[in-house]
Amino acid sequence: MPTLFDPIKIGDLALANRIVMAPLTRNRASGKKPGPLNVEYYRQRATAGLIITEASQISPMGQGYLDTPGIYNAEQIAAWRKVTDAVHVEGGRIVIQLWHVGRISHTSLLPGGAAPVSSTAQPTKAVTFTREGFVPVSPARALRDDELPGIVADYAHAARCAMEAGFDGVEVHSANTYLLEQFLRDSINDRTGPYGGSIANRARLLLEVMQAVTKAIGAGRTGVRLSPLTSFRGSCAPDSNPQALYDYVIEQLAPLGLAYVHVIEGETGGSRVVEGKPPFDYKVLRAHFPGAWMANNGYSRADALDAVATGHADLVAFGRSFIANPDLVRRLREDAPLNPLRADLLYGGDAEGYTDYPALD
Ligand code: 8OZ
Repeated sequence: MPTLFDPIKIGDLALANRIVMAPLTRNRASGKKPGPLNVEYYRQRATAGLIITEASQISPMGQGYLDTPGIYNAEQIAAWRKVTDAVHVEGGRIVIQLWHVGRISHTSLLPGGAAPVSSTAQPTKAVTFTREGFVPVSPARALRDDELPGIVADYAHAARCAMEAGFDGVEVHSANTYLLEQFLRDSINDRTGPYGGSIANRARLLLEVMQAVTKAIGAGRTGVRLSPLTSFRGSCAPDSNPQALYDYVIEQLAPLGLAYVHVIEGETGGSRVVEGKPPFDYKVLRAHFPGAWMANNGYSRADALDAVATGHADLVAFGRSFIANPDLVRRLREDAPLNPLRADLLYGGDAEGYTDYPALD
């Protein structure tokens, strides 16, 4: 069996090791694009086998939090090019996470003060982060079916922008109760017609997005992130039958030839074992997929070594430990102690708690 430190080829991407930097929202973009501070942050972490960038909106309507970057216009392409160049100079690989927040947004962040859009107009208890701090999300309106081709096209456009910016690929964010999960879950999606009701209908938008993105840039450069069980900080029930839903999604994705599937196990940022939920078997899910499998959520060194050694996953994505340890790969290899996370400095701010975590030596 390979180890966490062995190289791996996933789709078109040749990675130096199986340690992945998870996508991490940090709210430190300026003017909806990365700047020099963000370039330095990613450069510091380039020894990861793969960096997945912070979630980046595919369109102005896809934004839901203050100071997150986009990947849909020429200015953003030029700004991201500085990030991808810096990571490539260090020998790293980097994909960008493509994000539409759906209803997790606020009118103050959207063009012309527009209402957020979703599969539904039902309210949610979720909060978001604006210029005024944490606030309840604004009421959303339900997208019409005839608006969905435009959203699919926005994902494909963003994927092409990512290639122009020098990324090695993209990861479609279909997790954490943002737009694509707002269609997938029967706890949210109350539509009738081709995008509501049956599992096949609720999965339709995600599958159309994956087809459009893989057609635009190639399946070997495309991954997807899923979170079958998360409640997203207690704001949302999971699907009534997540096993059936995600078995179907993976079965349908398998023939596309994606670079990887990335699964957040359990509660995002919380326990990988979620109590009181329908039983869920990740092995059954994985059995439907022939490509690379990436596991995530609070993995320790020992857990990650075990996951790869036993074949539970091909790669492990680390979030919080990669924030606090730019040289996480070396520390895991040498079993060196990890810097503690400064959780109060996660969202917004400057270099403090961002690029000032020390490396060994
Ligand atoms: C934390 C804060 C804001 C956004 C996610 C993109 O949960 C996020 C996110 C995380 O996927």
